[in-house]
Amino acid sequence: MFKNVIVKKPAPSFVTGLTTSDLGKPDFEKALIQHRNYVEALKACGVAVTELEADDRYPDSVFVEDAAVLTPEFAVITNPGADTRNREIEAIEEALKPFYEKFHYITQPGTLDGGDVLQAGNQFYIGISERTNGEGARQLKEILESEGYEAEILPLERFFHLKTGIAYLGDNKLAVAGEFIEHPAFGQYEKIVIGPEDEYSANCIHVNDFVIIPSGYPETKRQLEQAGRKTIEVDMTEFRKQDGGLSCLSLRF
Ligand code: CIR
Repeated sequence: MFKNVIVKKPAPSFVTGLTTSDLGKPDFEKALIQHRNYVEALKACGVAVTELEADDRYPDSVFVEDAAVLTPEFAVITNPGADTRNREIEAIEEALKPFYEKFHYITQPGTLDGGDVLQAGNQFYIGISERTNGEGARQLKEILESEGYEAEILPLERFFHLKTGIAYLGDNKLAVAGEFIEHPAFGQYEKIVIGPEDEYSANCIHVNDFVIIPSGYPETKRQLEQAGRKTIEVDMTEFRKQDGGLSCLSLRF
């Protein structure tokens, strides 16, 4: 069960953030509304939401997931791989202090984005991407194993972040897309396979009794409900324009 969530309001500079998409510039007012609805969806899952104030110095700071990896026992402050994002960790560490006594850190030359880390029970998967390098992945694996978790490192082929294409849904079930559908690392799971046209919806979040999914993916919704999951849909168009998915917008613990 998750009890807490941290989110951060989008700043006006959000529209100038990093992106590889060709979906156009986000509409800031619309992003604010979508963010508010995202927070409401989380509250409906029964978590207490800590909402951090926007920080206009960091256009991508709304994507709080990349700054930390959290377990019930400790927090790992990452070392985000994009220069313009690196100092986002300062505010996230401050925000986590009331909740955690034990902190670990990813340090240079290691880089790591939280979006490259998937937890499935006691098992973690760490993707090597444009943002997370081999040394960052190795450091996180060492930290997790020293704390009694298991961790496997896998290089990504095409996805931006590991969780761009995969989500853990509890009870040994995964939502998978693209390169993860047949990936040997995930052979032991029951899989909900997301087709290429619905790939964006593979980044969904399992929060207590619900799975929050992006709106506009009826086939994903149908498959999740068939697998016994209650879904909540949230409009994500403006965050998608900046390469962001549902998981990126919160830290859940
Ligand atoms: C970036 O390029 O860093 C942001 N525009 C998007 C970050 C998305 N985060 C995530 O997938 N965990």
